[in-house]
Amino acid sequence: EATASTSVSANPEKERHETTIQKVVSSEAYIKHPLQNNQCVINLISLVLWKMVMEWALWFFKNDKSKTWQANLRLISKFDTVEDFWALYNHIQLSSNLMSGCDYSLFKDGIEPMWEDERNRRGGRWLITLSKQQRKSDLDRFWLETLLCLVGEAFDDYSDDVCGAVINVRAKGDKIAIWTTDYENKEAITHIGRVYKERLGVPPKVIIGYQSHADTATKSGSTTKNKFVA
Ligand code: MGP
Repeated sequence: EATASTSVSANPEKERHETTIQKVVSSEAYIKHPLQNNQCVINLISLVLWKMVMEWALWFFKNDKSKTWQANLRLISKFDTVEDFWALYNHIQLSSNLMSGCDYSLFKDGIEPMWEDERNRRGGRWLITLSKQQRKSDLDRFWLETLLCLVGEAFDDYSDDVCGAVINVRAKGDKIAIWTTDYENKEAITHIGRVYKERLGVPPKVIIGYQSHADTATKSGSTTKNKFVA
C-alpha cells in the first residue's frame, strides 16, 4: 500500500496526512495510486481553505446497563472551525481503542443523535458493516473519512439532508453510518450513498444498504430491510 492513510498508527491524524502529502510528492506513489492520494490531498486542502459553515457537535455513548440508552449518551463538545475540528479529533481516542459498546456520533448542532429527534424521526442511515478484521485495517480511516465528508459538505446540494454520522464499536463487528433526514428523499439518498461509497473506497461489488430508523427501531430479527442500495 502506498497511502499512509491505510495503516493504523498511534500518530495523530494530522501527521498522517502530512506523510501522505510527502508520499504524493514522490512521483512513484503518485503514478501508482493517483486517485487515492489525490483524494487525500483534496480533502486536506479543502478543509484548510474552507470556512466551516455549520456548527457540529460530537457525542459519546458508553454502555452502562444500569442506565437508560439516552442517559448513556453524552455531548463531548461543539466546533465550527477547521482548527477546532482537528484539535478535538487529535485529543480523543481513536475508535479502535474504545471499549466495545461505545459510540461516537457527530451531528449538526441542534440535532440529537437519536431516532426520536424531529430531524431523524422520518430518516434513515447508510450503513457500513465491518468484519472483525476490519477494525484493524479500516475502522479508524473509514470514520475519519466519514467525518471529513460531513464537515467538508461532500454531498453538494444534498448535504442539507445529512443529519450526522455514528460509529458503533461492537465485539460482533463494528458499524459506521451516515444518517439522513428523510427516507423518502430518493434523490438525496442515492447521491449521498454513491459519493460516500466512493469516498470510502468501497469496491463496486460490495453493496451497502440504506435503512429507515423506523424499520431499525421496530425490527424483530438481526437484519433490517434495505430501502436503497449503493
Ligand atoms: P445500537 O447501539 O444502534 O446497535 O442499538 P447495536 O448495539 O449493534 O445493537 P443491534 O440491535 O443493532 O444489533 C442497540 C439498542 O440501543 C437498540 O436496540 C435500542 O434499544 C437502543 N438505541 C439505539 N439507538 C440508535 C437509539 C435511539 O436513537 N433511540 C433510542 N431510544 N434507543 C436507541
